[in-house]
Amino acid sequence: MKNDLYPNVVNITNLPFEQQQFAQDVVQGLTKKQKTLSSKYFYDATGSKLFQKIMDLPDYYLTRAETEIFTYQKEEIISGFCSAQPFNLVDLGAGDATKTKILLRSLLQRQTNFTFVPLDISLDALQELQSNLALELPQLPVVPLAGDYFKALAQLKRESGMRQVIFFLGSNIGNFPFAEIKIFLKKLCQFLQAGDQLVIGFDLKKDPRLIRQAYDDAEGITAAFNFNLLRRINETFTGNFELNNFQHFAEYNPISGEMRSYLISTQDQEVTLQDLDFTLNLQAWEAIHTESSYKFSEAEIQVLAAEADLKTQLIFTDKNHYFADVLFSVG
Ligand code: AVI
Repeated sequence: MKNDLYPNVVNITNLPFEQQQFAQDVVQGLTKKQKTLSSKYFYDATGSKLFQKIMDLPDYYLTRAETEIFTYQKEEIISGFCSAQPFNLVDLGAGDATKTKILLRSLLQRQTNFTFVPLDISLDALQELQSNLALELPQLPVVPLAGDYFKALAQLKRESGMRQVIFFLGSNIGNFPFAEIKIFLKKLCQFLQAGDQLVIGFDLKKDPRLIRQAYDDAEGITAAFNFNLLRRINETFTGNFELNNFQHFAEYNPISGEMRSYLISTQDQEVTLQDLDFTLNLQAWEAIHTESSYKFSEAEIQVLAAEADLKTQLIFTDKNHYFADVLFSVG
C-alpha cells in the first residue's frame, strides 16, 4: 500500500520517525533518471569516523590549510569580530571543534565576554565535545544545541545587547547544491541582525589534479567513506547492495568548480531494499551521484556575499592560497 505523503515509498510510516526522511530521499534519489544519494547521509557513526580519518590524510589538504589559517592568524581573526559587547560564538556543524578551539583558547586568555554555542545534527558528537571542553577549557561557558541548523538556531536566545558571531567552517558550504548556497545564506541572515558577523570557510579553486586527488586519496579512505553510504542503506533498510559491484569515482570540473563523487555500478545488477519494498535495477557503468564539493574563486565569494546582502570584511588565506576563511558582517 502506497503512502500519500511519500508516494514512492511503501509503508514508510512503519519506520522509526528519524528514518522516514532518509527512506524518502533514498527512494526518490534512486528513482531519478540520473540516480543520486544525498551526501548528508554519509555521517552515521562509521561515516563520521571515516571523515575524521579523511581530515588527517596527506591528500586532503583542506583541513590542514584551514588549521594553518587559524593557527597563524588567530589574533587577526579574533580582532575582526571580538567586541566589548557580549556575543554568542555559534559553531554550525561543530563536530569536534578542533579548529574553533584554537580561537576559544585565545578568547579566554583575553577574558572575552562570550558564550560558545556548538550546534550539530549529531547529539553524540555534541555530548562528546561538551565533556571534552569541560576537561580542556573548564572556564568556557558552553550552550550546546542539537539538531537541524535552522531549527536549532531558532532556539538560540539573544539577550539584549548580545551579538551573534556564526562560524561555518571546513568548506561545509561547498556541499550544498550551488543554487542552494544563496538560499542558505539568505536563510541564515534571517537569524542575524545588524552588527552580527559570519566566518565562512571556502575551499578555493586551484590545480584540478590536487583537488581530484583529495577526493580519491591514495589510501582509499574517501572511497570507503563513499561505500559506507551503501552499507548504511543495507543496514537501515535490509538492503543487499553488494559493495564489490561498485567503484568509487571522483571528477572535478574546473569551470563550475564542482568536485563530484559517484558510486559506479560495475555490472548489470538488481538491488532490493526489503523494508521499503523497493527494487533498483542498475546497468553496467551506471553512476549514482553521491556528493558535490564546490570550490570557489575570491570573485565568486564576493558575488555570493553581495547576493545575500553580506559585507566582506576580511579574507584570510593559507600560504598556498588553497583555502579562505572569510569574515562577513550583516546589515
Ligand atoms: C564535509 N565536507 C566539507 C567534505 C568535503 O570536502 O566536501 C566531505 C568530504 N567528502 C569527501 N571527502 C571529504
